[in-house]
Amino acid sequence: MDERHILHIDMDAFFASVEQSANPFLRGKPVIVGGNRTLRSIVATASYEARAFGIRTGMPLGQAFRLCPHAILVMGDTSKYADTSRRIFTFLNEISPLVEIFSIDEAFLDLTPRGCLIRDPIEAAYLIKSMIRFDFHFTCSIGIGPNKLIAKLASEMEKPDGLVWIRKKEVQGVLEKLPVDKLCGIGPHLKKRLAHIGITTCGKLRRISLKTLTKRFGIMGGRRLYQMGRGISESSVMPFFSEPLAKSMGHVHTLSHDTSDRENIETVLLMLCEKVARRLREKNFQGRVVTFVIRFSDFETLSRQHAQPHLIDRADEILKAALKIFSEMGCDHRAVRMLGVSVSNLVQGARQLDLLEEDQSKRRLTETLDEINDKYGEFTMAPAAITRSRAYEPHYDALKTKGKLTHRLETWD
Ligand code: TTP
Ligand code: MG
Repeated sequence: MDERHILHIDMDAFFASVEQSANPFLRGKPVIVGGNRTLRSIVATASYEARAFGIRTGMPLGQAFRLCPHAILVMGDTSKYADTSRRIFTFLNEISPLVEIFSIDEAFLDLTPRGCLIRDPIEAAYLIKSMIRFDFHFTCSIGIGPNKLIAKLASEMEKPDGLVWIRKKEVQGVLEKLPVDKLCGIGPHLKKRLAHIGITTCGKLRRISLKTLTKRFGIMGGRRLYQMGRGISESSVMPFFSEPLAKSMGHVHTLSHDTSDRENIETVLLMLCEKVARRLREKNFQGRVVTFVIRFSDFETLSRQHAQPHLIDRADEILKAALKIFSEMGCDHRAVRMLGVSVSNLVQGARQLDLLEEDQSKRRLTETLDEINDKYGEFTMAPAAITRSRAYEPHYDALKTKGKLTHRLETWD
């Protein structure tokens, strides 16, 4: 069988490039994208002009400005970056039906399937590069390899504006002296564990037996490391576009009895928002438009939408929008029979975008709650506004999918 050609495409200094593309005044200048202006805040990314001064992602802004006092700070605009990446990924999907979105600015593309516009990897890479340069005025780095592991490694080798092709027969030579943590999937913790047994390069990793590796790192971990040392990866390109992209995600709930009690209504609404938010996050979606539906006891049904200034996937954000629509409807006094909430205009894979510190702490809290609820059942951990409410129990029974309530979370704002 012919060698598989996998491309890994990674935008250069993505957020900064999008800013430079939107504002020609910023082009060719040291640009820092950050969350806010306090010195505690950090650099989300920096243009390559800024990197020349030593500025790096994760650096406190204060330190960055000491290195380059004339750098230009731009506040991150999450929806702008997500829109740009969606447009780029859509274009990639015209070249191959097998495109996997790996992060906000990275994708894998498999040139093996029949429906590919181009089969030659170099030709495909140049087409992608010129489209991005022409339409967006920035550059990307592309790696070509026989699998995802090698393609990703290749894209990082000549940044920015790189194009590196590692052929199957070249893999062993490239890996021989390569530090293990250059491979995607070997983070600082694993690097340390490997260093502990004297493995610092992929060449050294290749010379360790499968038996030794499985003994130290378990059956799965050992086998994975054994393959990584040889530049083998069985992970296939997971086509993001193969399922029709969900247009919206929502839930409705018919109340056990009609009510005009505001607390009761808000409790149900919050639980619906929790469910929608959980589904969004499960599928790695964020959305921009919130729709609120309400049916009154006389069966009259109203529905309104609100576009949000940025992409959302948290229950508190969805609830805020739904409550705003509800109060604008001006029908607080009427008895309600059914409530529904949905989020549409969805984007997948825009998660990395939390630049603001307050967003990051909410994100961490949300992720922790998701993990607990995944493990012990939905609503095991829920906002106190739900669990404290006297309206909670009947609706909880109707809405829960599994598990039991065991904790209350008191600190949800
Ligand atoms: P990266 O691809 O890691 O970085 P980059 O595109 O800025 O630079 P490079 O040329 O080295 O690829 O991340 C993509 C975007 O994601 C980046 O522009 C900013 C954002 N980001 C964060 O917000 N926080 C982070 O910790 C990282 C690593 C990236
Ligand atoms: Mg990048």
